[in-house]
Amino acid sequence: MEHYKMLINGEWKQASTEESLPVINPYDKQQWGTIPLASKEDVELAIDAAQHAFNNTWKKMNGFSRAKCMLKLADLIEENTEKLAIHETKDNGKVIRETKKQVPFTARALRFFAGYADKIYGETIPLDNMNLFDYTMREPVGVAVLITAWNSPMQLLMNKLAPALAAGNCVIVKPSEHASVSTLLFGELVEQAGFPPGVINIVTGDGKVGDMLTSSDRVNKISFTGGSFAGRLISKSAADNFTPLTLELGGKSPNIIFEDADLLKAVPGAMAGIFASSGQTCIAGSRLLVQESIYDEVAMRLAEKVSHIKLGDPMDESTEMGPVANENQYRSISKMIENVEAEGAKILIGKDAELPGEGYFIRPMVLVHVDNSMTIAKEEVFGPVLSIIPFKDEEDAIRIANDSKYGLASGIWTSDLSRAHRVARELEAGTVWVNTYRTSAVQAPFGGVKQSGYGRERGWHSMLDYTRVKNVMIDLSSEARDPFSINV
Ligand code: TXE
Repeated sequence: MEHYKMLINGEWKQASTEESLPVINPYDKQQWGTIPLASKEDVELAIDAAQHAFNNTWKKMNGFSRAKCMLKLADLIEENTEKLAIHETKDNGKVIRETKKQVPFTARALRFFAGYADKIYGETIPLDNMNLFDYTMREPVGVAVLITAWNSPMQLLMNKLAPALAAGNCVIVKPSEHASVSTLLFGELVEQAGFPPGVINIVTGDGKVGDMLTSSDRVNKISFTGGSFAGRLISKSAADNFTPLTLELGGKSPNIIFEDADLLKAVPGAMAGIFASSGQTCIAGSRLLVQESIYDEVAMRLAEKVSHIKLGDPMDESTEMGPVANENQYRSISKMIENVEAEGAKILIGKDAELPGEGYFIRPMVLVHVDNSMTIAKEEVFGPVLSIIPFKDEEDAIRIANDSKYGLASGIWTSDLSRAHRVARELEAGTVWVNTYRTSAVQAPFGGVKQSGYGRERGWHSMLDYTRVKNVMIDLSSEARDPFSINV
């Protein structure tokens, strides 16, 4: 049994109350460790540490020095890929073939953002009154709280941490209570990389701990990835203190296959959209919109391929789908698929295939005869359940795609370049993939519209979320101004 500790002000600590939460492997349902359940006192200490580091060390280091720590951290992450990936897989059941790729991707993100650390500059602005000299500067916001979910702890963390550090902020990270271990192991590398104490703090615990952090008036920025329920609560507490907020919530993303698509690419693309990571991704292409003329063919091809998906031990490199991440998740997905037939959908595949062992396994499921108004097409399942919805033509596809409260990602499969651009322009989503799906790049901005959230992660755009603009105006003239009139 491993007993992990939290990182506060460069020191490894148990909770002040000595309370802890279990760490459970979803593959065998066995507890293999504990993480601290932080108290109010621990949370306040972490905020103190971040504030102190911001004012006394990190803010005083130039961008080049900040970048050096970040680059060293990236090297250390790469050296520890195996360890971080294995522990993440043991914690949330994500297949090792993916965690082993996600860990180096986080190092890539750190290097990308380290490049910005010494290139954050303002502008000089010519004014009407030429006796005035005006310029802007971009400043860090101060203390940022970064709250992540359990589905991809390291990757979600780095979407937030890398731009926050590059911009000069100090942070308190709160990983999900269901998968905190890789983030805590990452904390050991933070020390080795030479970050001053308090720049990166990691506190663990449940939503109550998250709430203590997000409702503090000493926090200057919140970035959250998780479900809509918690997102809504956090929006309310952020509103009380006017704390700027980035929200990366769920989705019900449309993946649209037109009749002129290359099906040899589109069918595996549809599978990548929903069965990778057992469907537990915010960008899951859970609504597959297929043009009527090719509907049956696409459904048959998918059913054939899905029947060969290899479920099993996520630690085995050949496994394609592991268990879902935790008991709550298992229960919530099981409940959602209970009623699909009563609503009129037909289960094409996924009802009674054999399951490998006792873990939290859900069979990959393909549903046909799905109408966009059904619950299964409206609500996020966050599991391996694909709904295939027919459409007539381009206009119909766009209408169905946009008929959702969410707007995170979308996909278009077509060989018609003009159609690809036309449809991309019309889709209400933060990301549009054309002839690909679930493809990531640190340079490309990522985030949602509508109830999928706001703000952007990755790319230059995320730097804007972790900085604020200050304007400086200087009167170069020697004349006194009229105190009773506006000076322009
Ligand atoms: O996430 P929560 P849950 C969706 C998915 C899933 C559902 C619930 O549909 O079934 O959300 O998942 C912290 N103040 N996504 O319950 O509760 C919490 O401790 C501050 C989509 O596991 O949203 C954890 O660190 N923090 C998603 C984080 O928020 C709070 C990924 C996420 O937990 C809090 C995961 C509060 N009041 C789930 N309540 C995506 N966008 O990819 C909880 N937390």
